[in-house]
Amino acid sequence: MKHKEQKPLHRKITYSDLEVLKLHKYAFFTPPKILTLLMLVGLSTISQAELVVTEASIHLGPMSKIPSAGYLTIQNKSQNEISIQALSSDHFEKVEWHETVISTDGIAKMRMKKTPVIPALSKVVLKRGGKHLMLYQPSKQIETKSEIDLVFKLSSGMQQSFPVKIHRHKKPHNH
Ligand SMILES: [Cu+2]
Repeated sequence: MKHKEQKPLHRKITYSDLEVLKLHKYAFFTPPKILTLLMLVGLSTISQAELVVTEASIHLGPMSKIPSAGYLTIQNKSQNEISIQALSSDHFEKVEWHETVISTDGIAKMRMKKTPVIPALSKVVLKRGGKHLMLYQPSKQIETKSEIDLVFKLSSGMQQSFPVKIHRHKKPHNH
């Protein structure tokens, strides 16, 4: 599904900015303090270059028993591969990453991938019929066209949260 507005959906929680603020409280900038400050600024610059998520949408299952499907584009603009250690949302009991596997008898099956990897300088597209997210048991009332947050816990230890638009399911998601 295409959206008219495709703003970047990149948002994250970063603690190093807080540390920099704390440092500013020390009025006297001795050389070691300046050095520490520069290192912290440098670190937060590096951490900006993690995953960029765009075109994120969830297609709600027709009933809460039926899992919802999530589609999005993830870009890794850094020089390092990044793996996603955990996926979560306040609005769903469980979020999983699924990939299509062709079994020996030629039948396509969905398999859960525990720690998906986004290779360095590359883009991974989750779309209908391919890789996708599966979201189980909506824990709160979710309204169509609203936005909820999904959270990735990354291999760097950073948590990255991004908004995802909710759509009413059209076709059932087949497994
Ligand atoms: Cu699936």
